Amino acid sequence: MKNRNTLLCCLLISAFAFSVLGCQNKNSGGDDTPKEVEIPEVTDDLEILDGVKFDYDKAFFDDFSQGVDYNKWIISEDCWGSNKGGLTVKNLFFTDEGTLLFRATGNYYSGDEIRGYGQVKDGRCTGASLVSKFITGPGRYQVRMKPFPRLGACTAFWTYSNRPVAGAENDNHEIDIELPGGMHHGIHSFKYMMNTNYVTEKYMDNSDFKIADVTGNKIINLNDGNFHTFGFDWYTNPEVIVYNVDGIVTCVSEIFVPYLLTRMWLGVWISYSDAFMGPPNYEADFMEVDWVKYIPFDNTQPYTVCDVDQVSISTPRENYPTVPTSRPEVNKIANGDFEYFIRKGKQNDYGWEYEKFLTDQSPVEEVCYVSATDGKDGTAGAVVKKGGYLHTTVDAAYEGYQYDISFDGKSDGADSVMEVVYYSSYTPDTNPIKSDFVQIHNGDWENYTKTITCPEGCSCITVEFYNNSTKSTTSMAIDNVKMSRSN
Ligand SMILES: [Ca+2]
Ligand SMILES: [Ca+2]
Repeated sequence: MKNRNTLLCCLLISAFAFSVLGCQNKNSGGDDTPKEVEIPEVTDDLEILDGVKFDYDKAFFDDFSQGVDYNKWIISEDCWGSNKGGLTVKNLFFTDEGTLLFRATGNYYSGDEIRGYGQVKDGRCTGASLVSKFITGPGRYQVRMKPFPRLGACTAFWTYSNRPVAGAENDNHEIDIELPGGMHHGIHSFKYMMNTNYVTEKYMDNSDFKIADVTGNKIINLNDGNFHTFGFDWYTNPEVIVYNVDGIVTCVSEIFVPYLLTRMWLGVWISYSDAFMGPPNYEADFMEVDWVKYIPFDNTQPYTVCDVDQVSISTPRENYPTVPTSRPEVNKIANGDFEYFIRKGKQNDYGWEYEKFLTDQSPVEEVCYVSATDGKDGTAGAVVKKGGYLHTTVDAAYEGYQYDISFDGKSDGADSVMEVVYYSSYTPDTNPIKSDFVQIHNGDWENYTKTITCPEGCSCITVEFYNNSTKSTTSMAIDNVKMSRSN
């Protein structure tokens, strides 16, 4: 349990603590001060506790319209969870629409522009993160963002303060908003979210809840492609954290409430374990952040001063992104052009499953494989003959989500098809709820398109290519498979 002596100490030094916070701002010469002028009006209806006021003089707001300010933020160039690829500035972009894009690469990333840290060094399983250069304490924390839309990468907004204790475990203080959630329910889903606060590394209050249940069905899926405002109000007197989304309270915690000074953290990263957020089975995608806001509470809310030095390694200033980019269109299909085969020299492990139907007698390598030259215009592509079964999975695709699918194909048999299969489970199981088909009938290359809408109850889909022909020589080639959100 929390050490009451420490808490008492915290209360006694509260006045001093606030003066230190002020001092740090002043001593920084304006460089790492959180003092920003234009605080937008608090747009949600969340009230603060009676007797508590905002300290607007020390408030911080960043809309990222000019990218990432070196004086305000560390951009992590670091390794967290050493069995994955860490964090890098190469995954951070700012757009001409005044937002930040945090890219995370997954298991199927096959590019060569990123170098990872930790055990995975080829660019797979990397993320991006910002850490505030300024110190924060109790107050209102908010971020307006579109969470990273795929399973396997943790979208997070949090505080973190960790100090060593001689002869004992570290004194770890954290307040976390993390998604997707669901791990405590045996699933991974953007219908769920986690709100967690720690005092020490052992004691935490962890809520892993279905969002619709706590918002009265106002928000169903947090990767719906819309911006959402996530936040928490952190009080120390009384000890309570009020987590919220779009102004709706999602969770209230009154145990293990941190009291150490801290920093604001924000990013997307790949966990050390797939059990946490699911497997990162995608090529790359983006979390998008519009703004962050921190408004300290007044001196009714005490805290304990400590060295908040446990921060991330920063990329050098010259590597901070300086040129805005336009928002890229994300292909939800990993390695849809099959060129990974040229770069990596191997068929498997990059998103496509090359299989055959159990009833077929031919060896799988003869009926379903990637070819260096049989794709469109002599590039790499997939070949699927009678009995072959080529497929890939896109997770976190929920009811009402619309996608444009396109691909280049040619087939010498009329029974060659692309099938989109919809599942209610978070990974494909044996009980699909619906299918859509496109017939591939042209002996010459043709571009095929289909707009699909995920049916009620959908959680993931597979995109599959096979043929039902009785002709043993029937063959099709597939290339440039794309799937992007269109609503
Ligand atoms: Ca913005
Ligand atoms: Ca190709």
